[in-house]
Order: sequence, then C-alpha cells, then structure tokens
Amino acid sequence: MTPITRRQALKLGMLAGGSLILPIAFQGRSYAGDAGSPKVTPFTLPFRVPPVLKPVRSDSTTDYYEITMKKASVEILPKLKTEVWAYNGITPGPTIKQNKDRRSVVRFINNSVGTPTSVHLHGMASLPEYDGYAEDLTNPGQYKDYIYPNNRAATLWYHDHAIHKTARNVYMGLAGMYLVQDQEELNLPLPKGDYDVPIVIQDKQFGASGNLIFDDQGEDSQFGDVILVNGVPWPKMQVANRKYRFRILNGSVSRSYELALSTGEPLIVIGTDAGLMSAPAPVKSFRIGMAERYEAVIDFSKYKVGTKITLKNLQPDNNDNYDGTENVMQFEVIRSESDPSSIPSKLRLVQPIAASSAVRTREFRYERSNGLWVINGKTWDNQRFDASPQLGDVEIWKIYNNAGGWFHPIHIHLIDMQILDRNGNAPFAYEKGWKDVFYVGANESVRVIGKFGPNTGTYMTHCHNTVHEDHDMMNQFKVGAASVNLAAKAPAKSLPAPAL
Ligand SMILES: [Cu+2]
Repeated sequence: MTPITRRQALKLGMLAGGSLILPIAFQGRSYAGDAGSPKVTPFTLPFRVPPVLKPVRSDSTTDYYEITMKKASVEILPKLKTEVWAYNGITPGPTIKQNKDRRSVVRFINNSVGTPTSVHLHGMASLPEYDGYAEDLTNPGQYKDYIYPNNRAATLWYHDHAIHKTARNVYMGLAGMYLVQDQEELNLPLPKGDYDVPIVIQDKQFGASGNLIFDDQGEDSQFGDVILVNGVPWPKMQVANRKYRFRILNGSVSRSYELALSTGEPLIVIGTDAGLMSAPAPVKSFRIGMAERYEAVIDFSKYKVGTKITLKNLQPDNNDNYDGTENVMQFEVIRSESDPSSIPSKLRLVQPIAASSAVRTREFRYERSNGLWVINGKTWDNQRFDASPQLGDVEIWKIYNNAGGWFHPIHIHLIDMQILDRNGNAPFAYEKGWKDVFYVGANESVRVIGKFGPNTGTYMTHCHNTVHEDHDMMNQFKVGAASVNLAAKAPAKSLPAPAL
C-alpha cells in the first residue's frame, strides 16, 4: 500500500478533530517538509505571560490605548530569529485588562505590517463599525480608533479579521488577550492576581532558519508541529502548591486540542467563552476548538514540591518519535505556599434560555462542496444576509456538520448563546455556559439559542478554522435595519494620527 500524505488525507476527508484517522502505518508528518521544524526540547524554556498594556490616558469614563501593528524579528526557537507580524511587535500582543462598564478606545495603527488589517475583538458586543467587519479594512499607512463598551466580564481576544487574509495574519502573530473583569467576579474567592494566568495555545511550523511556514495545504488547514504557549514552545511554568486559575484560549488556525493533565487529576472548568459558568465542572479532559476559551482551575496542592505535571493534548496528530503535539506545557511545583483561594459551588447566575422562548429556528449546514467551504451551499457575499432577526428576538440556530472527516468551530459575532443540545444529547458538562464559538465535530449537529442584541446592524458568522473562513465559509446576519457599508461609518484614517 502506498503511504498517503496528510494533504491527501485532508482531500479524502480523513481528518477528525485535527487528528488523522488512519491506520498507524499511514500516519506521518508531511508538513514543514518531512524534516519538521527545528527541534526544541519540550519543557526547557520558561513560561511567560504577555505584558498588560497601560492606557495612554484615562478620563472619568474611558481608557485610551494605542497598539501598532508591525513586522518584528523575535526569538521563538532558541538562537533563531523569526519574523512575525505583531501588535506592538510582540506575539501574543499585549493583554488589555479592563473593568466592566468602563469604555475602551483602542487605536490600532497599521504601520509596517505590510497588509490590510481589520481588528475583531472576539466576544465583545461592539457596534458593527468597530467589530472588525472583514471588509472594513485599515490599509498600511492608516489607523482606526475602535470603541469597546466592555459590557460583560469575560476572557476575550483581539485578532485580525481581514477578508481572505485572516488565517495568515493571525498565524503570523496578530492575536492578543483582552480581559474584562467585574466586581461580582473579583469578590469571589477564586485565585487572583499572579494566580490568574492567561494561556494562548498555538501551533506553528518553522523552516530551518526559524522562518514561519504558512501552508494551508490547498485551502484546507494550517497545522504546525511546534506547540507555543504565550509564544513559547512547550514552556515550563514554575508554580506553588496551590490553586491557579488559567484562562485558556486556542489561538491556532486549524488545530483543536483535548486538554488533560498527565496525572489524571481533573481540570476544574469554571468558565466558558463569555465568562464564568453557574457552577464548576471538574472534568478529566475537555476539547477546545479554535477561538474557544475555557477557564480552568488546577489545584497543585495535592502534589509534593518537585512534582512535574504535563498539560497534555489527547488529540496529537503524529505518532513518530518526536515529542510533539501531544504535549502543550509543563508545570513544576517548586515551592510551598498558603492558599487563601477556593472554588465556590456557585460562581455566577447563568439563566438558561428556554427553547420555548425562541420565535424561530434557522438551520446552517457547514459543508465542503465542489472544492469550496460553504454555508447552506453558499460562499461569502457582502450583499447577502442569511438571517435578519429583530432586536430582542430569541432564535435557535441548528448548525450541522455532516462531513465525517473534519470539524468546524462556528463563531457567531455580537451575541452570547447557550448550547441546547449536541446530536440531541445534553452538552458536555464543561460547555454549559455562555459561548460564542460552537465546536461542531464530525457528523455532529448542535442547537444553540440566543437573544439578538444589544446592538442592531450587520455582523458576521463563520467557521473559526480561519483557512475555511478565508475560503469562504462566512456569511452575515443583520439585526434590525443594517448597512453593509460599515467602512463609511467609522473610516480608517491616514497617518500621522493626532494625539489620542
Ligand atoms: Cu471549518
């Protein structure tokens, strides 16, 4: 039998959950050439978190931030230089931390990044003209001031959303965390401060000189053989023997992960995409598709000082000897510390939306058809609306993925929704919260429910495998009256910019 490449497997539809479902003899890495990326010994590089961005200035209602998108040369693999396209020249970009109901104005400057950009703050109910509409572009030499209301406490992220360029732009580094907190949450005894840790997981492939290789394998998927956490390959985090809260984002282009601890101890999931759940859900593992966020507490108090615990990915895609995508990062317990934190049994009131309150149900089929990624048979068209709910309407959207070979994480802009059921069964324990990305696995259908608001206007829906999104698995809906000419409402302006 002739061995088949990953690319052929993709064409044949034999990929599931980012994993090749082939007889073991057929498996192998065909990306990054067959040589793979330059080798890095896992768990040797120190863990770090992106810096928190300080506002340029603040007034009684608003904090003003400035971020410049540029090309930069950074060290990701030891002793090699990698060109990235990055917010303020670092990837992930700086973290913005904001209090609920204070407003942010973020000036995104397209300086030397060399490509048109559009910034989407994923999870924010922004007005349409500040939502990173794919065709609302900021060209090199321009800037745009984005206004964010911060009306809910959650783990969000900002990333590029430029039409047909999203996958490459995000892959090259245009992604960062954005955290909104509120007093209700801060009053809970959950781990705080240095014990509340953002984790951005991304897979990349590198050439021999350290250059990033973007290869979407014929508009299918971009996979890497190096797992970065906050921009560091398989880092090691030194921890105290106490509880930590992790805000985990899958910032990859095409890879999903099933996260678990090497010790078999539970991950205690406390939050979903759009904030805390009603109650903690301890699970042995959970899967996280692209753009999903899960917040999990890990309790290191049960381990002796000196213990090493690996955060594993139970969906690795290679079976050779290289210690690769089955590992994410490692924790090493290095000191004893008292732990004032605890996990309350009630975290936040998440009122379930009754299916009976929906005024209509819509169906969306995410498919591969004639070599194209389509929704209900159609590709992106900026003049077509595939749903037009009125402000305040509650709707059920049934999302289908009838293909056996791949999954789609579906992102609906503007609103938070709840999963009613998955293949007619209850959602997983860890996804019973507010969400804006829905993992629709091979041969799955998921029913989600949500209330359209608080804004009217034009918003996008798309697969968050950003290669699929770019080619052209994206559509739009309008809430109430809407315009597609969003660029006219808050246009990008030419540099130089006046003071914020
Ligand atoms: Cu997809």
